[in-house]
Amino acid sequence: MMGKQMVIPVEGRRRRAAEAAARLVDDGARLGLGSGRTAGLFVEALAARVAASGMRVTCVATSERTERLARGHGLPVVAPETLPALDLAVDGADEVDGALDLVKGRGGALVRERIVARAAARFLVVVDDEKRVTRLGRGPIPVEIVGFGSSWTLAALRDLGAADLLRDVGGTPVRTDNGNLLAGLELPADDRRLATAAGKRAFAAAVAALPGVVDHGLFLDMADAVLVGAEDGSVTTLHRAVGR
Ligand code: A5P
Repeated sequence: MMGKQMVIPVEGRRRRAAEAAARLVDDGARLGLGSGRTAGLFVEALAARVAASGMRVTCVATSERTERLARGHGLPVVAPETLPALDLAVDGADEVDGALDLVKGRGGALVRERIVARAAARFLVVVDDEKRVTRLGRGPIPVEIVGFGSSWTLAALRDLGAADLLRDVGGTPVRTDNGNLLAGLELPADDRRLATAAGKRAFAAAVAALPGVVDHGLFLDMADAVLVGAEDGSVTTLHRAVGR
């Protein structure tokens, strides 16, 4: 009789990818810790490895929430300004396309996430297989905007797609750790602007150029590798074709 195919729930897929990433951390590493559920699972896996092995790491966190989580698990967290650079940053993503370009930031931490990822010699992304898309923009692209003139900035974003402030469950506009607002920029399902490398760059540049925009969630040419947890329990590592 054929055994029933094992199907791992989404959280388990993320956890396996996070555990695989934790195994890639070297003793003495200066690490950037991402934000969100999957990045949180990486923090837990890292803390378990550090506790079991006695290895030492120094961490920088991309959000106040991650900082609390890491400290709660006994990981040392320092201010980014105290380190010249990072060896490795590990973070989740909302969407990953075939070129390993990403949408990030639905958790509201995209500004610090980009700063930390850029400061790291390697940027690893951990996701479950449901995050893989044929074209970025399946969901809203987060855009961090300053509060001053936000209705004008939103109007300018609406020239690029449907845009509105992201709100919490109570309907209050989300404030980032930087005290800014978060907009979501949505593209129609048949939109082709994010279908090519040149299109993605042009679109990202158009969003970034708007007055009032602090940063957006299109992380292009940044991920060195993506660890994908699948429903059969496997973890696949995808490597970016060209070095950054
Ligand atoms: C946080 O600002 C984001 O960039 C997260 O990395 C992204 O939203 C993925 O989060 P989850 O792992 O919670 O899906």
